[in-house]
Amino acid sequence: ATEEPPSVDLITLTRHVLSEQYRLGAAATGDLTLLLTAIQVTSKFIATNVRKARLINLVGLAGETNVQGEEQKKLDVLSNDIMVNALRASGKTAVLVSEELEDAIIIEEKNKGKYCVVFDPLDGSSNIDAGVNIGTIFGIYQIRPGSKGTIEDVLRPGSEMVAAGYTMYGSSANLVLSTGSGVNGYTLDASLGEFILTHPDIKIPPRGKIYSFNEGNSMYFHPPVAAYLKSIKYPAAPKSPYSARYIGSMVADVHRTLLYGGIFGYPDDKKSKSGKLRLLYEAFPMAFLTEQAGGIATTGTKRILDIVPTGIHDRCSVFLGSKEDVQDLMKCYEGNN
Ligand code: AHM
Ligand code: MG
Repeated sequence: ATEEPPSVDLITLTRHVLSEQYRLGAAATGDLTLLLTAIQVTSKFIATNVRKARLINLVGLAGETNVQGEEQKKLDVLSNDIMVNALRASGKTAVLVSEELEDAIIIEEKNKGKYCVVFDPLDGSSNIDAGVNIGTIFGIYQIRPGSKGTIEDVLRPGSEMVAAGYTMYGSSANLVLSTGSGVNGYTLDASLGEFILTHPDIKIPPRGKIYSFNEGNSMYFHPPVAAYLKSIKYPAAPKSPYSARYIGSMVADVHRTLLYGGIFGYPDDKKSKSGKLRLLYEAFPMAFLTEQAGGIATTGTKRILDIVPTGIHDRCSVFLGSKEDVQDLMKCYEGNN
């Protein structure tokens, strides 16, 4: 078979975002593009180190050295540190919130810019040892007019974010991004060191066939969740039951949901009164992407993007995915109110 010639018109993430910004008009300064360039570099760094850590783990398993636990912890810290340093040095940020840091970082005057970035540097890290996909999640706000950058600039509803995305570290690194006009997916071409547009204009199918919950928590679930799960597992004929898929790594579970459709859920329950997932840097960015892809993201009773955070590490109940599937779930909540 003859090999296809390589494309000579590569759409890189930077090229794509820049063209989008120009299309939006004169207001664009290129600052967001520069900020996203910094985020891309951190994703490339983390991707490389996740791969290396996996190799070290394999060596450990073969009995050479046993550094698994330690290496894993290091990777969380490493990912956090590279992001903080790169975002600060970009000169485009004013406030940083990381899952790894108790307090927000207020950027000093000489490096200050107009954006605030909230992020989970390495989500799903309990999966590292098994080689399962993990990821970085981020959301971006612009500081409020007149603000010098305070915590109030990030204690705002997710609907006010100007961009959100995640990078999934799997067999390849995939960066999925929305700057508020649809969702696009880019794949890291390791030889070029560039994220190339591979999934333009991602739209969630209106209905899927997959549900993604940690059903091990069933004994704690509230009645609407239990009722919903029952309805998709024991549907009335001629409907067929849904398939279960749960990776336990939010980035991977949401990525599949965006591409294949269905519903992902991590509800609050009798044990975890506010749920498990973090509002600012897990729920908001994923809700932003879901809505931009044509889906719904709800707590069961309320649009996630409308929540006003009271603290940077708040948690919330999360259901997101295909419009019709999430609507079915919301009906179960209406029936129980
Ligand atoms: P983490 O930030 O401590 O890694 O926890 C978040 C992760 C998500 O990626 C995933 O959706 C969820 O926790 C899985 O939780 P569980 O193991 O309870 O199913
Ligand atoms: Mg997390």
